[in-house]
Amino acid sequence: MLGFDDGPLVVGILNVTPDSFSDGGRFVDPARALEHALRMEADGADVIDVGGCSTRPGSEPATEEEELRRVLPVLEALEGRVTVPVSIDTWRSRVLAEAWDRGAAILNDVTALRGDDRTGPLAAELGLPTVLMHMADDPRTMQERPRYDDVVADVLAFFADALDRASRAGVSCSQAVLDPGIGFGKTVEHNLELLRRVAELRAPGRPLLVGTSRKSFLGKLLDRADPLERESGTAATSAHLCRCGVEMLRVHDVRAARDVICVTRRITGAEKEREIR
Ligand code: HH2
Repeated sequence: MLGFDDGPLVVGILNVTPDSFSDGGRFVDPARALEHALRMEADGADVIDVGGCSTRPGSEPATEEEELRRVLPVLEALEGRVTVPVSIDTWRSRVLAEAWDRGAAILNDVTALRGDDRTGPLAAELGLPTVLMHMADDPRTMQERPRYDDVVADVLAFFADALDRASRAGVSCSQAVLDPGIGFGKTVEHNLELLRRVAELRAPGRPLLVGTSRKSFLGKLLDRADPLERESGTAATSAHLCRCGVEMLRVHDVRAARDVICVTRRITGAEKEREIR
C-alpha cells in the first residue's frame, strides 16, 4: 500500500487535541479538521495522521472515551472525502477498531505495541501497516533524565524487540515501519545524534518514518519558543532526512516539506527534470 520509490512520503499531521504543542485546539472541530486535511492533501500529503491524544512531554494521556470523542467525528468527516490513506495515532485497540471502521488504514503506535496488548493482534487481523516508534519511558516522565550509553545502539535494540513483539502479535514484518521517536525521551544531543546517524537505523531493513516537525529540540537550537517559528529548522531536518533516503517524514507544513523534497531530489539527481510537472 505504501510505495517509497519517489522519495519520502509526506505524512501530514492532524492533531484533534486541545493541548498538542504546535497545533493544539485548531482542528478539534470536524469541519475545520476536514478543511485542513484537504489542504494538506492538495499540498501533496501522502498520508494524513489523525491523533486524539497529545504526547507532549509532561502531558497526561487523554482517557479512552475522550480520545474516541475527539477522533471519531473527524474520521467520519474525512471518510470518502480524503483520498490518501488516513493513519490513526493511537496505542489503544478500541480506538484502532473504531478508527478502522471509519476508514483508517494505517496504525501509528508511539508505544510500539507496548501500550495495549490487544492492539498488535488487531493490527495483524486488519493487515495494517504499523508504525513502531521508540520512546524511552512515557510522555509524563520521558524528558526528566534521558540517558543512553549509545542512543543509536539503544534505539536499534528497541527496534529488534519491537519487531519481535509485532511478529508475535501476528503483524507481518513487511508491514512494519520503524521510527526513532525524535523528542521522546531524548536530549537535544540525542536527537542530533539520531539524525546524524540515521543511516545506521536502517539496519533492520524496514522503512523509516521520522518526525522532527517543530519539535522542542529545534526550539532549543534556534532559541525559538514559538513552535510556528521552527519551520526553517524543520526544513533543514527534512532536507537531511530526504538525502539520507528516509522513507516517511511526519510534518505539520506539508507544502514546505514537498518543496524541500523537490529541491533536494533535484540536487541529488534522484529526480529527473522530465519528472517535474
Ligand atoms: N511525534 C508526535 C506524535 N506522534 N508519531 C510518530 N510515529 N513519530 C513522531 O515523531 C510523533 C508521533 C508528537 O508531535 P505532535 O503530534 O505534533 O504533538 P503532540 O504529541 O503534542 O500532539
